[in-house]
Amino acid sequence: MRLIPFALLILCGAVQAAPEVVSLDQAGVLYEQHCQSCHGVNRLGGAGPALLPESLSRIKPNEARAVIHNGRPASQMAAFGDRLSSAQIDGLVSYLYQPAATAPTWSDDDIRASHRILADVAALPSTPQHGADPLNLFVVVEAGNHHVRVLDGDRFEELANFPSHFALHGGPKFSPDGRFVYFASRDGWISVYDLHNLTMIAEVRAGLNTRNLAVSNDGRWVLVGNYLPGNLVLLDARDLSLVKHIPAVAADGTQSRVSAVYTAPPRDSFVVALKDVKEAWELSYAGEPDFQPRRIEAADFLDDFSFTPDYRYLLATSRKALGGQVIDLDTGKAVTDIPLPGMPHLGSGIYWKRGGDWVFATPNVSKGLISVLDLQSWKLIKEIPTEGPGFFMRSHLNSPYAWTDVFFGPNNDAVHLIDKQTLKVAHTLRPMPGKNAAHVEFTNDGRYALLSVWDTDGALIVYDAKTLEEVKRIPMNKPSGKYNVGNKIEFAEGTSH
Ligand code: DHE
Repeated sequence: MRLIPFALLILCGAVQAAPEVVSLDQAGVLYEQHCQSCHGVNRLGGAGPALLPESLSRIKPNEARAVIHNGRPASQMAAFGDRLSSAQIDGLVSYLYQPAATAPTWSDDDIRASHRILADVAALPSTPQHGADPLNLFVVVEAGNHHVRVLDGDRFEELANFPSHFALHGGPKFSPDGRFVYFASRDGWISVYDLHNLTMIAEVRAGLNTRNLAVSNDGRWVLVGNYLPGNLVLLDARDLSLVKHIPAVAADGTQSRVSAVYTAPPRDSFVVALKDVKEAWELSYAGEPDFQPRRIEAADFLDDFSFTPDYRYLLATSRKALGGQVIDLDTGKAVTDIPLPGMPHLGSGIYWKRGGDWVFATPNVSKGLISVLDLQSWKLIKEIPTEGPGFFMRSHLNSPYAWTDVFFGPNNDAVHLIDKQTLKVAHTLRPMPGKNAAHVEFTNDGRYALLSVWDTDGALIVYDAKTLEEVKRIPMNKPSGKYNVGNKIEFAEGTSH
């Protein structure tokens, strides 16, 4: 065999050049040149989402690399694969996952400057203008293309389809009359949309990394819980103007992030879980509220929680002890530990009457089981095995089944229907084999169940909730949650709070 001289190999380009390495400083310059105009100075976001490690935690570096290279379909995000080398894209990805040089801040002035009124509510009709039953509308978050669709829940036809802020998360919340719906995006944008007139009313950026929002049961206030900055932001529900921010600081002065905030209608209060300190807060909105938190000592840090049907007790995760804790909101005392193995997803838990007694069931994001608790004795009644860890659970007063997904693992195309009395899996559906099926919501009368297939070529599938026949399939791009206005404003049994 004839050997090719080494110099010739170099001339022919057959020997690869040593890979270029792009330093973080160089990547910072690339960011300013190519990204900053959309993603903002200091990566705080602009037309595009914030690109801070806190807001990128849901996206793996490989996915970020692919988005920079190929762009993001159905969005403003262009492809940079023809302008940037692989090494430059790698450098940018490393840069984006580095904490900002100066800690990001978001002041009251920033909030006020971001506030936009998009329609004059006073000039809009105060009755529904769409001809559908306003209490049986569905608000569907189409996560794959960052849109929201409004569906008529009687005919399953689309009434509106509009772009949302990037990455909405958590359930949208409704005004008590069901006219207004409030959305939160992971990077802090809060929007209010008028379902009577199918139009956006206002938006504001309440934080840099938001957990969720709650709406008071009198419809006056919106409370937003943030990781970054660690605070609560109180907004006027009419137009989202800033009322005040409340730093999430424990009695001993320790700063915390906010895990979640919910409204507790019979208590006329917001209940708040703090992530880094062992406190839950209750903020009354009765009368002329001052929003001073009532501090409740928790047995452990609270991540995720749910309420009992009367909103007296709070069922929360606990990283130690038995996995769960019960807090009595009346006495402000931790009552007991509850045995919840793995990582229960209590925020998705639901309750129903079994025989004459209330039971509570929660999916588990790390184990293939549903834990069912007796709400009188706090005892674990049953662990129902499933085909893998799940995320969401739903039922309806008129349905004999609790529907729960298998969100993780090879069987994530399955949805189990658990018989609410026998606590056994009665049916397993596989609506689109090989594609992740998750998150169900019922029509207001419980006759139909709407299920998502979380795939780019996914769908919203309408089932007859009794016969389990498929009634309609609406193609969608990763529809995530869907929310029935009536069920939500009634805080109906079987739905999320
Ligand atoms: Fe969620 C609700 C927390 C990851 C989709 N999620 C919630 C709520 C909390 C929460 C506290 C209740 C807020 C509310 O509705 O007001 N979620 C968390 C997490 O801590 C976790 C595990 C990690 C994180 O990144 O925050 C997490 N969540 C996800 C996802 O990866 C999901 C599947 C896709 C996504 O959109 O990011 C997801 N979460 C949802 C949805 C709801 C939700 C669709 C509303 C459920 C409902 O029916 O009300």
